[in-house]
Amino acid sequence: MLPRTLRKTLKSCRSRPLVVASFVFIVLLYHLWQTHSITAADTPSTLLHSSPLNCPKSPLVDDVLVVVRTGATEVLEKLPVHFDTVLKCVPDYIIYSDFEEDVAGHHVYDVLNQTSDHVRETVPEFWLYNKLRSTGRKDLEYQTLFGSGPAGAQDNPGWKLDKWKFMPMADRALQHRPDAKWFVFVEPDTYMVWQNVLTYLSQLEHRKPYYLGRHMYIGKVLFAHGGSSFMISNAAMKMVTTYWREKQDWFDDYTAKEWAGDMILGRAMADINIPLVSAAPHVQGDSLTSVDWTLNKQDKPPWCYAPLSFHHMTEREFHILWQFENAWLHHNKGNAVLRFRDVFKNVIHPRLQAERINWDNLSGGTEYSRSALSKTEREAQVSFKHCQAACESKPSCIQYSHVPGKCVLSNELRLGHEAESRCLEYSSVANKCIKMEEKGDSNTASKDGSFVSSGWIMDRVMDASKQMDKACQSPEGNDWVH
Ligand SMILES: *[C@@H]1O[C@H](CO)[C@@H](O)[C@H](O)[C@H]1NC(C)=O
Ligand SMILES: CC(=O)N[C@H]1CO[C@H](CO)[C@@H](O)[C@@H]1O
Repeated sequence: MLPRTLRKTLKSCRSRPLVVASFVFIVLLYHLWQTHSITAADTPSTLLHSSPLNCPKSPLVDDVLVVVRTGATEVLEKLPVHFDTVLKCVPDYIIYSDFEEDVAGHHVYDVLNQTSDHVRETVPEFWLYNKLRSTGRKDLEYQTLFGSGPAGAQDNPGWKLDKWKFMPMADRALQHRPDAKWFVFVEPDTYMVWQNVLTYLSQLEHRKPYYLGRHMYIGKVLFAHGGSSFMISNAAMKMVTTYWREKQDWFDDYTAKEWAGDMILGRAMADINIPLVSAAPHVQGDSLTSVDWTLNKQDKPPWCYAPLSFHHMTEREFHILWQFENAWLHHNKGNAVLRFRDVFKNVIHPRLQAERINWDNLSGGTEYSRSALSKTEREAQVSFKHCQAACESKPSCIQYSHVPGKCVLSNELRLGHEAESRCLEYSSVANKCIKMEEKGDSNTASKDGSFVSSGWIMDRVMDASKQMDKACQSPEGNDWVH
């Protein structure tokens, strides 16, 4: 259905069919481009190359240094997507690692090369560093040595080495760009919403000491969580690196005893009385697929506000969000703040549906199996449809997921991701799956196994979205928490 103004225009142009035809054609093309660029799902690469690059225009753009902190055990896998996406619009960035090399044509610096010999020789986690220095990465057997995924992280020697990078990283970044007004620190799985970062920082005074990020505690030490990204003003960078240089031996001992580098930076900031300013909910500890868009529990749900970052982002999520950001910038000519709700409405909502097969819900709510009390609850596990009905029967339920024998309901609104495994054999005695098949296992195409499937009650999603819109202060939203 064409908008009324358009219909009017068409009527008045009847005498000029050619004009009308080309007008309609342009409108259609634009519409096609729009729907595609914003909601096209999972293979963005062709679109990426065909749509022009739109970068935010901000007077601050040349005054920010972005620092990516990484390590040899993850850099090859996780860094390249940054060059194809977010970093395309960043005029100045630097990559600090524990091993000097080129990755995808970009130089990666060893930020630990000034660590004292004493630390290198006596601290156990430096064995990886020393090995890399002496024989390079070719001798490292990654899968066996480091494991993969977050579960392996605690034992990953690359992860243990990471805490040593924070203070030298700040020091080197300031030497690299002594005049930069702001320093933004990210990790390879941190997606930085560059347009918003620039808008956010331009509201603050870089000559004052600022340390901005997501609050976290270890013991009594308050610090900005590294993976969610954090930002430091020029003034604070000068103070904290001067302090570190004066007390390097003390910091070496302290770092050896503690386990998180972001906490060590937090301690240094606290010692010199630079308070951590909360940048929540702008900086996110979750990814696009794991954010709870309802967040009933928080006093400041992200919905109304502008995202600065998402964490734990996969390569595919990078591409999806990047493509949307690019389209958004184009559509709004670079002058509308992008808010969480815009991301939800354009990127997440189109991916929700009543039934998504092979989709892992991330429903973490009430679980129903055969042993449940009431009849509806007992039957919820029988089939996907029963599970859906169980959700519908509970007014606050918004999403559900089902594997044979189990139905999980949730009041939280999450996208989730494609299921990675499916149950080949479900035991009703044990009440669980006793034979799993991982994605990528061979010859499965014909078998009718059962991946987890998920669904959302779409009109409740719509209602929740409207309710949350109302909670924002104005139609334009209250973009920033101050
Ligand atoms: C460490 O690396 C940087 C940059 O690659 C270099 O400028 C510096 O001289 C190195 N320092 C040492 C002590 O090797
Ligand atoms: C990743 C995740 O949280 N998935 C949840 C989806 O639902 C199952 C139950 O079917 C939960 O066990 C998972 O935790």
